[in-house]
Amino acid sequence: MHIVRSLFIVLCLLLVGCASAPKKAAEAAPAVAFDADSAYRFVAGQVAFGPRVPGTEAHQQCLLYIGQTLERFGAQVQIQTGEMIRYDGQMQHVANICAHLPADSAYADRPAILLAAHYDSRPWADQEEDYTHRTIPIPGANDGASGVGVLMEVARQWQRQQEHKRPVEIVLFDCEDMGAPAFYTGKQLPHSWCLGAQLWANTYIQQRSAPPSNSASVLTASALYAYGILLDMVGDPNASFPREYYSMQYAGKYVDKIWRTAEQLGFAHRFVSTRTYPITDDHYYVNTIAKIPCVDIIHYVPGGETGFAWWWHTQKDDMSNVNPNTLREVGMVMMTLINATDN
Ligand code: 1BN
Ligand code: ZN
Repeated sequence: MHIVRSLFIVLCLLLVGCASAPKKAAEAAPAVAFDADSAYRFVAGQVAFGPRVPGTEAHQQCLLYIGQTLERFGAQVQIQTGEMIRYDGQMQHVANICAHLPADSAYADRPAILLAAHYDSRPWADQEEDYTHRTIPIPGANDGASGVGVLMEVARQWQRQQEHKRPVEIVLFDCEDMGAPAFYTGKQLPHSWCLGAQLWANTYIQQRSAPPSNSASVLTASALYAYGILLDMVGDPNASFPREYYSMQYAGKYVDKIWRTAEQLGFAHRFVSTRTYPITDDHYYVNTIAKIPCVDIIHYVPGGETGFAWWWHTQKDDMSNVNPNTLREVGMVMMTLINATDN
């Protein structure tokens, strides 16, 4: 009889323990959600327009698709436009997509987190082996669309989330990939990559020093940022994200935070501790002009000829080299970071 009673008590204790365990975990940190298939569809949705080369119909249609989708997810969207100088001295029209994700009133005073990617695709496949293919634009499934797809899904999840919402700004840069093509032999101007990021950063510092009377004119310009994260080429099935040189130089503290978060989520195989050489990506101008510490999460391949994946700036940067699982891991890191209460 004693044994039966003891067994009954042990069983009761076990049941109570099991029932209370998930509750404790849920209280400790809000559960984050991210739907990889949805993110994948957002990547495919962009690629379906064809190469998003600035000045083309596909580029304009894709801008509308992204902007309208983000508005549907409750974001306040503005298109920031301007003219920049191209590698060959010609003027280049630029249109950045700026989306403000509204915060809970309790969190509204906190500095925003900037999440960025680029939505244009490179007009030339200048890394193709066959030189006859080098003047054709690339699909840009990884190079551009992957980062945008992850952030569109972040916005969708943000709308579904009930609480713990601090300000988040999503900026989707234009004309990142307009740098001089490898086959160009004319006189080349410096700073020919990342034209949208340069426009955004210049506007940000101008408006911070002299805010416009209509302060709603460019939502992002008045915001104070804790830090920024740029996603570039984040969909490859074998993606590896080492710590990028400029990110370490200007935002090392945040590199540590992001890579630690990834490790805690079990993604240390993806967010590795090796380093890259300096990469002139959009984050460089966010760091140096806007002075917002900004980290580049970018698929880098050490030892290769270019430092990037075999499909980089070729026709093979298509949906066959995008994997929902990689998008999920990056998305989970983003959702966890924007939910964190320690910054
Ligand atoms: C990343 C993807 N970048 C372009 N497409 C940035 C870059 C610019 C990388 C110049 C290497 C050289
Ligand atoms: Zn590129």
